[in-house]
Amino acid sequence: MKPKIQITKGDSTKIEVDAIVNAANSSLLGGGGVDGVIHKVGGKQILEECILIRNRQGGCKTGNAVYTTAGNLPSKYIIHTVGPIWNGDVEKCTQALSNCYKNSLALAESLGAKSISFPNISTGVYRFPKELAAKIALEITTQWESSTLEKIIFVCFDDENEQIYQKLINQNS
Ligand code: AR6
Repeated sequence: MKPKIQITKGDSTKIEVDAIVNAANSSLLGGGGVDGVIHKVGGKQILEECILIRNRQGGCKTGNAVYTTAGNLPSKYIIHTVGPIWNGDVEKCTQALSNCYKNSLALAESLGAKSISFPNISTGVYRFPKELAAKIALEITTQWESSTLEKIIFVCFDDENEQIYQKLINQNS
């Protein structure tokens, strides 16, 4: 089945879904932006599980995804993916950001998740151009065939991202 796509404005930690995707960094030790908020609201259990993953595999490479439980958050899982830092290399950055979405979706499915939320990965501190990032996110998710996922929610924190997503969704419908 093709999951239903929803766009919403807000904060990832307030959305009730089975799996919340976090825009992490390769250390998995937390940071600012959505990563900082997820660790702050979710509590120290998330960091403890991230440290176990680090000890096992040495962090998470750009484009890859790992998961922890969700601590105090009302979800089952946090999927931590590492977006590319924008450096102007359109091809490489596009590939890496596509991998974030694909690997997060595949991991959510392997966990049996029915719903997943994505932040606008890489468009904050990592400075990926927002419109290109949104096109990549929507291209991957609208083509995704899933056996478990019924709903994909894009949680836009800033007005600009919300407007870009709404515009692109309306163009495609
Ligand atoms: N809920 C949803 N989206 C949010 C929230 C929130 N609570 N807060 C910010 N955003 P960023 P990146 C949006 O910087 O660019 C961290 O330090 C924000 O408006 O969180 O992938 C990590 O540890 C933007 O649109 O992630 C890494 O070091 C989007 O989330 C680095 O930043 C992504 O912005 C990753 O950078």
